[in-house]
Amino acid sequence: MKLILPKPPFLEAQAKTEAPVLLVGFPLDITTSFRKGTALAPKKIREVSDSLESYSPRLAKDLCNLEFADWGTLELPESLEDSLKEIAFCAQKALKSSKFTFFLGGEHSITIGIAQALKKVEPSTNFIFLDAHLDARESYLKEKNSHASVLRRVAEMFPQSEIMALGIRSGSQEDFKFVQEKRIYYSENLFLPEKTLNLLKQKPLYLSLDIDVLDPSVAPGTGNPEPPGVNFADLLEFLYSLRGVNLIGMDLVEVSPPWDESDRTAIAAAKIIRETLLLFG
Ligand SMILES: [Mn+2]
Repeated sequence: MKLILPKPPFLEAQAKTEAPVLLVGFPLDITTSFRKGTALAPKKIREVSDSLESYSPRLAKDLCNLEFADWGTLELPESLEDSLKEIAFCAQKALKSSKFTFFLGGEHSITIGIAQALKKVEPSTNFIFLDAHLDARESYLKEKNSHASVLRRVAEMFPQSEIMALGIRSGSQEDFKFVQEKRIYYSENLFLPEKTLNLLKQKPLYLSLDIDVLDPSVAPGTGNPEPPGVNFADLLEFLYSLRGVNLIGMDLVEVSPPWDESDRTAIAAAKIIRETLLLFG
């Protein structure tokens, strides 16, 4: 496992390898179908994080006071299969040594490697996907571990009743047939009933956030923008509503800097990371 040191690291991250809160970049960009660029996201999001304050007025907390380390970016081999092995290995190490790890993509397929690690570390984990797309195809362009098959692969590893997909407004007929048959909860808005939220508090939770859940006017810098979408304030409110759950890990995927005029998608991503670290770290 080779990690490339972050230059610069994420806002206020400490230069050490052990901390209860970790950030690590997985620059995977292999199955991205429509337009590439996600490999550049970890570096770009770190760079623009400097434009933010470390203090969150909403949470009345400061990143300066959080024991948090940026591990840098994982060096990945050329093949998807080998890359997912590296990601699973690194994710397992991070999850075991921290209370909360933030994984920074890269394309959405990184979640498959992270889920393989979670299966070993915390097999009773629940999953919430925030995504415009269902990503439930058996395979896409002959690739089983495609970004378009992420939810399906996770549903093969974890009980379907423990997976929820929110923000969903796109998918093939096959995608929708799969989640309906498997009775996987999905909805177009980001709302979860109080009862579900209380149930979620009883088990470890993992959150996978595809930036394309946001409206493309808010986050245009992504591979497959899908209008309409969630606005930024509503996404933050949803994250705040999860306060009190045992979030052990989260990823943010599919930011694509070459398509991101004025870096606004990367800045939105950096703010989501700051708020999440302060909320769950
Ligand atoms: Mn998506």
